[in-house]
Amino acid sequence: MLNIIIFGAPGSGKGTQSENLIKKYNLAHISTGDVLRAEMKNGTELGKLAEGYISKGQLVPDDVVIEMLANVLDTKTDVSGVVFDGFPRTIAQSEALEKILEKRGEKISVVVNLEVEEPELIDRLIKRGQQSGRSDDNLETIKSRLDVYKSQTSPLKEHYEKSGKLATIKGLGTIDEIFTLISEAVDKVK
Ligand code: B4P
Repeated sequence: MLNIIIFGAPGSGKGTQSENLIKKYNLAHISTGDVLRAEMKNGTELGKLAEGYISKGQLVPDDVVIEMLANVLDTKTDVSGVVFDGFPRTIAQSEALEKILEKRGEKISVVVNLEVEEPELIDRLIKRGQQSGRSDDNLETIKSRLDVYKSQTSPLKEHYEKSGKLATIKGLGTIDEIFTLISEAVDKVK
């Protein structure tokens, strides 16, 4: 089983590179952001709750996201591995993921950490907001997402560095150039 966490600030290219990973390695893809946006679109209770956090650039509470992730993962049977895109985002989520995988007799293979500087992140997200109309891709919300990333998510890097799973990759350049570097990191643990 190849279980890959794709990790990075908002706009670092997690979603983009996840698409490449699932194609090349034939993996299932779980993007907690995509799952939450689908719930919002369908107007479910979870979607309504998530909307309040996402529109402010805040994280959806851990217990809600952890339960959601566990349920989605249960539907991914008969797969050769999973790309976890945007999960975990807090220490509590990373501990929960380890327990969930342990129950399945699995573990994280590698954590791909995409590093991109802040002005470039802001540029990319503003551009996407203009095209997609995503409600959280506006300057004010982008700034809070970046603050939340720094305070709550980036501490996870140290956690995965200690376990020897972190592969840090410069996320600047063309999508193909970056994917070549990601593939090299994945091939080492395959
Ligand atoms: P996500 O959907 O995960 O949004 P994101 O972090 O902003 O990253 P995204 O995947 O969309 O963007 P990417 O880096 O691919 O989360 C949205 C919200 O949901 C969160 O803020 C939070 O509220 C909530 N949420 C999600 N997961 C949660 C969790 N686990 N716990 C609690 N709350 C959670 O960037 C892509 C952009 O960059 C694209 O426009 C792309 O075209 C561009 N790009 C990519 N590579 C490029 C390159 N090489 N050069 C130029 N542009 C590039």
